[in-house]
Amino acid sequence: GQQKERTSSCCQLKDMGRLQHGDMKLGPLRFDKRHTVLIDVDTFNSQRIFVSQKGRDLWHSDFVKMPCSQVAHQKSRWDVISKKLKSLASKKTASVKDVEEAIIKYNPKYKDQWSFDALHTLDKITPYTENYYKTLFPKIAALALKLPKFVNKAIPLLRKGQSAAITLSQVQISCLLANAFFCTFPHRNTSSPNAEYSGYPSINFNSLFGNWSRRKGEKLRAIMHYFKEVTDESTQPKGLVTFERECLSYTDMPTWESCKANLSKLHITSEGQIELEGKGMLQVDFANSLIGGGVLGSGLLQEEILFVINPELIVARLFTEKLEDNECLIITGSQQFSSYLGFGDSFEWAGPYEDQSERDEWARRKTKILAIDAMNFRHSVDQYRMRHITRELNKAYCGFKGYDGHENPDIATGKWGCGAFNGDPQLKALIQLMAAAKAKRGLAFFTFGDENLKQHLQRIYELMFAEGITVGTLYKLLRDFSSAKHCDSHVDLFDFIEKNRNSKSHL
Ligand code: AR6
Repeated sequence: GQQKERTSSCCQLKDMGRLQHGDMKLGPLRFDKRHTVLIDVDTFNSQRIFVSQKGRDLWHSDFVKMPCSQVAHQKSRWDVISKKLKSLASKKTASVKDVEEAIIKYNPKYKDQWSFDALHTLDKITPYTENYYKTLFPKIAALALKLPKFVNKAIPLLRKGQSAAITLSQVQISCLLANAFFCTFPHRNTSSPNAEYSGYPSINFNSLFGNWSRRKGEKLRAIMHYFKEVTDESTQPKGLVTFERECLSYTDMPTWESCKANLSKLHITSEGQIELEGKGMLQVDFANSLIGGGVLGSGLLQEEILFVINPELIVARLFTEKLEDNECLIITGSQQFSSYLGFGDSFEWAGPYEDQSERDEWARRKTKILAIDAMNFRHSVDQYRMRHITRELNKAYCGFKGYDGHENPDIATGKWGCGAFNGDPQLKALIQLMAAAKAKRGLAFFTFGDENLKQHLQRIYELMFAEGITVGTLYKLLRDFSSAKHCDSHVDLFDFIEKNRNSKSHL
């Protein structure tokens, strides 16, 4: 109780640094070689309104190939698309059958491959609708049709090996997602290894519409709710979002072994969730290297849930190439639209969510999401190899380190890589503590109901903190642990540190 709280070196949630607290001066919105802005910065800076930035249509391997591009073969396809969408948009109500028919019209190759049974079923099962989907489809079609008007400047691809950012308005995002809904993006439907976009996540929504399951139904509810909000004048979001790919150069990779940093502050709790209690902190997305993972399929783990309740994140799939070991994606300003309950099979859409986050000078919600992909360990023992431990340290550090032009709040994370990816929660917690220490940022660790991990982590942290253990010493202990684990797979990391820490304390 009280007594324990006072003597603990762990801190409370209210002590964690959030975006709301400091207000960093961003200065006027500006673009540069590394930062593409899809709205006109001058009108934004002077009047705070969002006008599409003029630009040339580029059918080029460095840019997103747009469905409304004017290159010859695409122009005729857009003619078909816009004819179909116009006819849908002109109706008061449209059926799933109408949607399906439109999509297949300009994707004829997939007539026998794509199924729409999930969309059909949704119509029948959902108690929330009063038929709102039928009136919503025409509105999504109308929104999709505005693409040539809303997005003029070519969207650069965020490619591997390059740090670069894209800022766009929430309305532009909704228009791109309306196109994804209607499966209009060209060259994005094949996943064969040598296809042009094979290194990118999928973006067209066809995979969300087939293979009905309860999971799909709940996801679709959240996605449809998003479209309902963005197609309604009164609820349409008015702000910007930035997607930023950061690449940690080899010269910036810490020499872990000689790192003198001490542990930073830690809040540890078995209650609460990263997305709620962590709002305003740097919120970790337990990502897939293909951003969004199974969000357009049947996946419903931490990342997919995050993307379903903040659907603007899905647009990252349009332009973010697969993340490499030394890369992360940071999203600033995305908005939460839905509440939810449960996880995986028990996930349920729980109604609208009113996002109250303030906006920064660039009209972005004060939220920051960090996508870092842990390694997927099919064989658990593999994760104790030093090569893999170092990879995970660098991956976490790449995300945690803080970048120019960013306010750097504390980090909200948890059992990163420890569900679908089979990681050891103790090891992953220690890795994240080390990376946060090197980055000089505090950590709020949500164990998601794991009382056991909470207690053990708290205990070992207090021991290490009291003794002023450095990251370098921990790295060396991990190396010894790695060898010990090799001989005896039952060794427990925290026990090992407790027993052996003094043998290394002089180092
Ligand atoms: N807040 C805190 N902790 C959570 C939350 C939450 N909202 N949700 C889950 N956890 P997992 P991974 C805990 O399996 O292993 C996706 O498909 C919970 O204990 O989502 O890194 C991605 O696209 C859970 O078991 O992350 C990747 O393909 C643990 O965090 C893949 O999964 C790990 O969550 C990544 O798998």
